[in-house]
Amino acid sequence: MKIDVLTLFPEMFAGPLDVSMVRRARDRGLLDLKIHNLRDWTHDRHKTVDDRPFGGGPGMVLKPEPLFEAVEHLTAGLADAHVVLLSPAGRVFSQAIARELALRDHLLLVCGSYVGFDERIREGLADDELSIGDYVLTNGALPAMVLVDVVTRLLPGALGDDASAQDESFSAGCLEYPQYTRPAEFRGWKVPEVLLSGHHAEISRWRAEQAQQRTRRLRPDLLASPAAETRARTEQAQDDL
Ligand code: 4GY
Repeated sequence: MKIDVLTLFPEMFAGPLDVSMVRRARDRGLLDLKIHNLRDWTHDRHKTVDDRPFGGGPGMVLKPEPLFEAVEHLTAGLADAHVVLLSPAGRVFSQAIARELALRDHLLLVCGSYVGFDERIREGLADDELSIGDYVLTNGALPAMVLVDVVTRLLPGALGDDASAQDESFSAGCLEYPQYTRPAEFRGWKVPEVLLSGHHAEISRWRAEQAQQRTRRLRPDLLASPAAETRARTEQAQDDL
């Protein structure tokens, strides 16, 4: 997959995307990630990317010309780029949206800054607008990094051989069950007996119950999701056997 990022702060991207699984995906050629400075598509001496809002008001607005030029340059000759604006006005990003994005060949992420985008950028350039949550950051670099990170681990071959991105909490619409490792007793806290028992069927049942209880207690909203419905139906079908 190819991901281009357009930002006013390319230097913010050094670090988070140079380590761990994203590093490995890039080294293996699964992810071709390029960070671009929006100012490279300006033509004036001051490399102006923003201007005052028509009609007055505080703050500055991202001008359309550099963004249109940049997006046109980065998508020239490429069949199917999916252009995503990152801003608090977008649909809230989720594991389900990440799974859809991971199927695409080319993403172009456009980070917002200042007060926002000239509306013609939304109308003329964007295929989608995503938010990483209901709060306002200083710019869209961190949201772009979040999106790249989440999508990268869904790329085929990005996870290690034995790990599966599919059977995890948000894919299942439910939180993970409690995990323990050695020692079997730590400062008086014991690992639940059933996990030491070697009874695989009992362990599975205990984990399913724990995951459900925990979800009901901490994230009841997840149980109302379509994924939870699918899971409940699958479990019912298994019980019926
Ligand atoms: N939340 N999700 C977000 C953000 C910075 C003011 C518009 C978010 O995606 N982006 O907070 N971005 C703002 C700053 C202008 C972008």
